[in-house]
Amino acid sequence: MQNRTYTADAEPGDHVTVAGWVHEVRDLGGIAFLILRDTSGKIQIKFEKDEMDEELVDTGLGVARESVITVTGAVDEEPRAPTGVEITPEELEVVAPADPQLPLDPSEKVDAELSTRLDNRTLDLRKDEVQAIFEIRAEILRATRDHFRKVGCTEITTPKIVATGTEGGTELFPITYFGEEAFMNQSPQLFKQLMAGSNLEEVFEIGPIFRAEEHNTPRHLNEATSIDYEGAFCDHHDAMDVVEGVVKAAYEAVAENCADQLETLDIADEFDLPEGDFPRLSYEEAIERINATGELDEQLVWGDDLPTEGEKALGADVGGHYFITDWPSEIKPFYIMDHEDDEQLSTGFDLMHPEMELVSGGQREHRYDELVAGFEQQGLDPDQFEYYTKMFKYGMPPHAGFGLGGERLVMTMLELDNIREAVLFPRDRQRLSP
Ligand code: ATP
Ligand code: AMO
Repeated sequence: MQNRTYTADAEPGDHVTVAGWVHEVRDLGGIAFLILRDTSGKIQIKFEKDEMDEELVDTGLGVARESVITVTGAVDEEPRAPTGVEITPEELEVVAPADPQLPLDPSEKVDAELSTRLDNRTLDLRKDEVQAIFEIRAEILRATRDHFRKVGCTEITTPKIVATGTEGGTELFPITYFGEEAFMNQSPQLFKQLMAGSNLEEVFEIGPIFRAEEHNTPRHLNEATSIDYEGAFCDHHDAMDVVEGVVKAAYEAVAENCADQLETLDIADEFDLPEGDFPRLSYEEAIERINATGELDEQLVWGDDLPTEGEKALGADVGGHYFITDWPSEIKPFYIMDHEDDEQLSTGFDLMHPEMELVSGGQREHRYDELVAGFEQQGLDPDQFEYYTKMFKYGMPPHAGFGLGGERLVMTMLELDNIREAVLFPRDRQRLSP
């Protein structure tokens, strides 16, 4: 809008037109205040009833909360106003009146149910705390993208409608593609590997992944944002270095550029940057340490996947981000390379936050014969993946990479209780719209 001033920019002495939503109206008798809210903050509009045009006062004080209005007037210093300034209106226009019956009131202090909030995200994102989460999420994605570009990666986008799954057969969403069976992609895994074998060499993608997860948990979505990396002439150690750099860059950017949002979320004081190198524990050490905590009813044995309780016990023990490396080959996917001297042991790694897994990655099997044998070992038909495997016949360099869960990064960084808080329109078992 031309000539519009954001409320945060209105300075005493200015004559401005501001536009936004009616946050609240307080009528004290002879004087009344309307708090107008826009993306930058809030400003007080003062109505001195005896001294102002009656129609203007009636319009301003009669307007329902959350209506959109524009106000033109002079800005004055006023220490008693919430932001220290106020506007005395000369013109006021109701641009879009709101129904007085709001399903969710952004000015209410008491939190509504999450499902009500998700059903009314527009209203929900008129709350400072919720706005702050999504501004930080955007900053995390910006910093991630900038970091990848700084280290020389090329951004790619790969198909989300695919012919085959990669992350285990049961978690696929089937769709019909012109009469043929197709799926929503669970991971850009195979495509990013194909690009690591191209002249691009080092690639990244930030995009949606689709998982038909059966369980409804506070840390699983059916549509999530994956931050993927794949690099040629890299091994799993290099990939761990890259992910460590990305996570640290995201924290640093938020600390530097989102101080107000952290304040709004009331976590500014305890917002610590991850320091030093993330410890790299082998899977064997990890299960030993979990067993030693005594938190689990049953001791873990080699080959077990780590239960959530075990991850939490180890997280509390370590106290910060850490890697778990050298997983048993049998619980890692076919594309992960095994150690040369021990084929029971894979190069797969996970990056953990004390609360949960953030990343999976590893060095990839780039040798054609071993790759095809790996498919067969995991009960997959290599013929179905021919579009992928055949490129391994034409000069596929050693390569490694990872997938980082975008919402999990946001959730753990901001101490959110539920991953749904970190995505605008979450997809879960119960939720297909909005
Ligand atoms: P003033 O002395 O500034 O002219 P007032 O006494 O005429 O104010 P009241 O109707 O008595 O106005 O004010 C009601 C309440 O609103 C008082 O508690 C007063 O401190 C507060 N108030 C008055 N003006 C402002 C303002 N511009 N911003 C915030 N609070 C105000
Ligand atoms: P993985 O399946 O472990 O690995 O996924 C990588 C990361 O993505 C996030 N994630 C999820 N977040 C929310 N809801 C979900 N349902 C969900 N599923 C996964 C997690 C997880 O650590 N192709 C490999 C990556 C690789 O090796 O490059 C893969 O997809 O944070």
